[in-house]
Amino acid sequence: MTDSTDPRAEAPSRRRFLAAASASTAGVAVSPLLAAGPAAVQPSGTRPTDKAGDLAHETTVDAGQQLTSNQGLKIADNQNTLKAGVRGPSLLEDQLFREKMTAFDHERIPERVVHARGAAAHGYFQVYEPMARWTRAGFLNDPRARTPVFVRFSTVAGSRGSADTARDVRGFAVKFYTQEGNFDLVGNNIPVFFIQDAIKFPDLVHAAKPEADREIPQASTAHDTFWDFISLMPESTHMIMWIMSDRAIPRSYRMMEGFGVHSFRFVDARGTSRFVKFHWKPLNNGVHGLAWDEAQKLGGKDPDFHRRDLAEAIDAGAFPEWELGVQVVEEADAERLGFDLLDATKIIPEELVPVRPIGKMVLNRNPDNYFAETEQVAYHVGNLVPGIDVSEDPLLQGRMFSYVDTQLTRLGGPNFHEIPINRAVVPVHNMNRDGFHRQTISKGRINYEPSSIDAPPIKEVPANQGGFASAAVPVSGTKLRKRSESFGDHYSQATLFWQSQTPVEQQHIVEALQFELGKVAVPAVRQRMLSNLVNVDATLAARVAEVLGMPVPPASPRTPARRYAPSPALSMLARNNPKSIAGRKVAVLVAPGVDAAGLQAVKSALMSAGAKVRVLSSRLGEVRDAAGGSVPVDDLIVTQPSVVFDAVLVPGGAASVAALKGSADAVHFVREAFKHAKPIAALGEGADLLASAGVLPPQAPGARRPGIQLAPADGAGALAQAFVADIAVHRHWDRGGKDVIAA
Ligand code: HDE
Repeated sequence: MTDSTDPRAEAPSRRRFLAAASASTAGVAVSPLLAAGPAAVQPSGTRPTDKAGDLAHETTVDAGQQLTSNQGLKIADNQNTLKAGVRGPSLLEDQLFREKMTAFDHERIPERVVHARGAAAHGYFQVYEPMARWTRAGFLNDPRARTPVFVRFSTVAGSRGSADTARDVRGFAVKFYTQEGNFDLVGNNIPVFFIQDAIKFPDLVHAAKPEADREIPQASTAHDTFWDFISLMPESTHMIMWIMSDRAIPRSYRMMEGFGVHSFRFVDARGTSRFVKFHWKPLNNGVHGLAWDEAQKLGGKDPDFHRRDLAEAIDAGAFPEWELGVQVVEEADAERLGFDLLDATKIIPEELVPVRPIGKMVLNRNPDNYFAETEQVAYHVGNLVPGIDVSEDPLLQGRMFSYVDTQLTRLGGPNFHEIPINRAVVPVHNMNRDGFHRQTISKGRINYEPSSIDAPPIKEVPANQGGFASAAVPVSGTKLRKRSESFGDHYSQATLFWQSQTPVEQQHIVEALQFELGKVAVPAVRQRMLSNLVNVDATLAARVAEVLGMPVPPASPRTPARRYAPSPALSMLARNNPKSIAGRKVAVLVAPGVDAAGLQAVKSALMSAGAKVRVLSSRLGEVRDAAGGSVPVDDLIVTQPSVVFDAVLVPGGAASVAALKGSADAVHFVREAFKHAKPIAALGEGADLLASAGVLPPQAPGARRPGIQLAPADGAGALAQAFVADIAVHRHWDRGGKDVIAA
């Protein structure tokens, strides 16, 4: 069966219907089936097969309704407890007070042990063409089907209330509600992992989380216990290179790649299996990072930076899109790769096996309720569909246990698959029964299989009729606890990553290592890390050692070592083809006397390219412009610092610019944007503010500073065009002067 419903078209109309139904019945109880709209009215025991409709079925709008208890009792007084006399003690019998307080007392559930902080969105996935030659998965074979998805992005180490912009791996978990059951691709924004065997995961996470005695530091790996563990685990070296790069401080969830990390298996209709690695590549936003100084400031000034960005972009219709790509390797070819496909600390370089794009994912709807959807969603690498299977990667094998196990505590029992966000869109029938919070009312006395009493009985589904059958992979061996020798090369791909970076990216990696190791108090740990780094690249180690004030240790003999040709696909900048600026945020600094015409011309050009433009001043309301009109102010300069924007525009107007020059906040704003390599544009007198901030290009013939655009008062059209192009590039990292400016 095909679900060709577009949630984008479906969800709002359902919500409107629901609201209308609620309003029109004014207090008359509406059956949830009716309230969810006509499509939700199904024969008993079946549910709508589109996820948006399924969720609408559970969605309620309280506005305008009569206040009731959990039992549906209408409440007359929600202001006062029941008391013995107006000044007397409260009475235990007050069931309304106790119900309300009990609900409140138990609002919290345990946060995820890792990936506690996250944000999510709904959308759909659509395959480009049938993939039958590799997999029999139904949703990868029907180009007309739009499979609903729910995607949760997250940081790993911080707790639920931590800042979005911590240096960390980002989770990239996708739940596909397919017509063959749920398939979860629970990936990260980095294609490798720290460890090779799942038995080390609790140790890794303990070391990365805040230290056990004082619970410090929150959401940061820049501390002794993390680097102590890492320095003793050479297999983590490749991953360390990635998390010290700007991949670990993304500008936006929309601007990240995603990776399934492990090798999985595609299985075709004949049962033949092949290895597959999954990739998500952003289609419209590019892959971009923040500046490290900026990421740290954002941690205080807007800890919700990434979740706000995602929600705002979707609200504005700038729907993020990714292409799903696959690297497929025949099982017989796997041995010839020169590294082990079952080792999650290795990538397959794209130059060796190209990433083949197979479909597109669009995120087009924000969740309605954070707890019900984003907090309660439960992903599991074992949620597979026919045609996709796991490999023997020992990290993945351990994950096959952990993801269900962890929900038993977090979601309070074995029935979490019944929570609306986790529910499949296809019927669920089995003999699993009972347990905490069971929702399904399974009718009849037969709760086992086989049985002769029910006619017809519940039946298995043969593989050739859609039943799941594990890939028939031959397995034999002696029982042992041992790492395969083919997992032994911990440095060659770390070197490949380092050598594939542009000089700017290499510099950022060096600075990140200097920062992180500079915070490590135990000298032996720093020294051991230098010993690891020197095995990656001697100049890298020397540049870090220089700031740590330590000698560079000798490299250890590398056996086995392998030389790779640099891979531009590993660099964020090497393939930085400018993309759309939809959803980018631009600040406009104004004061009374601003040249409104110039401002408006540039603003219109930015907005028609999809950017969000905010006018900032020292007070809210509006400012008088130079021609006697007025310009509405959106935000205060002090509440919306430069770090929450992608670019800055300073319009002309002598009085406006003079006032801005007298404001330390405005001058700081420009200096900070300059330091973070952001595009800056100034019209007419606006250039004077740049001069005050000390960010103008030097007065030398031909001198220019990338990403700075200046134009006379009547040059708004050309300036706007160049400014849009600068924003599409993202950051102008090669800008001279940014490292010597204080901001
Ligand atoms: Fe996870 N991981 N993980 N992980 N992971 C969890 O499951 C685990 C690993 C990833 O948005 C937990 O529901 C083990 C790699 C994401 O809800 C837990 C090992 C990758 C998310 C768990 C790994 C991931 C999780 C915590 C080593 C990238 C967030 C709460 C064997 C491919 C999903 C939960 C969301 C969450 C275990 C390693 C990705 C404890 C044991 C490698 C994106 O089950």
